[in-house]
Amino acid sequence: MRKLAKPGHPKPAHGGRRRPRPVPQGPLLERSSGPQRGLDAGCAYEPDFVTASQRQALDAWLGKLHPLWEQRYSTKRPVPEGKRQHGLLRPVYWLGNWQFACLGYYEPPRRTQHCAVAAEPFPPMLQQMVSTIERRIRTQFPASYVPSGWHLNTCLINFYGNRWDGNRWQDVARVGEHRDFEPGPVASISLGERALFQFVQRGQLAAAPVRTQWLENNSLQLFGGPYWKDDLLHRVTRVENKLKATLGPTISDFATRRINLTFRYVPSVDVTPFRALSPRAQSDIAEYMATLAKHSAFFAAQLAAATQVAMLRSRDREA
Ligand SMILES: O=C(O)CCC(=O)C(=O)O
Repeated sequence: MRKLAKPGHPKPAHGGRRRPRPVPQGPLLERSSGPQRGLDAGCAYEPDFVTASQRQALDAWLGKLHPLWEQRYSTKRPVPEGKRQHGLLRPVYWLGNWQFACLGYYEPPRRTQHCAVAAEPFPPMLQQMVSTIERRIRTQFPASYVPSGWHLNTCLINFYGNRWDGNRWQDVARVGEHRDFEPGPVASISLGERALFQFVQRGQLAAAPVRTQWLENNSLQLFGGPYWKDDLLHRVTRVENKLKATLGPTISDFATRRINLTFRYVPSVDVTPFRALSPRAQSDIAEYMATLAKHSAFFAAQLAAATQVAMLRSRDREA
């Protein structure tokens, strides 16, 4: 072991042996800004991120949404071999672009076309929060974790709770291990009851999680970079049920106790308006679009534009 110079007996700055660097005494100072390095770079948690006034605006807006219960596979074609048709465990609503389960989700580089369908923009109060989050990510994360063009233009809103199965309430508040394939960091806001969120090593799902984090009411979680985003999978194993209260919109046969908003980035070249989808993709999601259009001027206009294109095409064919 190298001996350290004793304090008070410095060696000459030159002409003798080089003076060893001082060893820090006591706790290291917290770094308040600048990129974090090491394992934790790319994973951050902030309780109480959402302010009281932001929460009020969020609750008012969420209360008016009409989430969808999607089927995992298309109901227009046979289910893929070896797969079983089932409804998703929870109702969802997407902003920016809607990744319908039956279209297979956006999964670059394997699947990028005809799966991210243009959806409603973020409401202004949410866009403001997103701009703050983007700034935070750009200052806290290593620049190499943030791809060129990255900005949070997609939001998946997950509703977690109990589902009425015709006889009893079933707790379906969980999501299995998966990756978010969208490029760059993702940000997640939690509202309502606490959720147990875990990062797990791919291929070692039964082993102890790499990290477990309770996601609390009004918290923000950020993660990005090759380790947290690609090497590990993440899951929600359970959501507490302490308050016995519901939040969010009224959803038939469902009692919501947690809402999660996960923000991601899908390059705009990969976001397709409904009218430009392949005929097969259009047919797969036609009923969902019609349901959404009942409550949304945006989706009604998307459907009308597709009808117009179809009419023009058929006129051209007949001419
Ligand atoms: O609800 C959460 O906290 C996580 C949601 C999630 O993993 C996802 O939407 O991909």
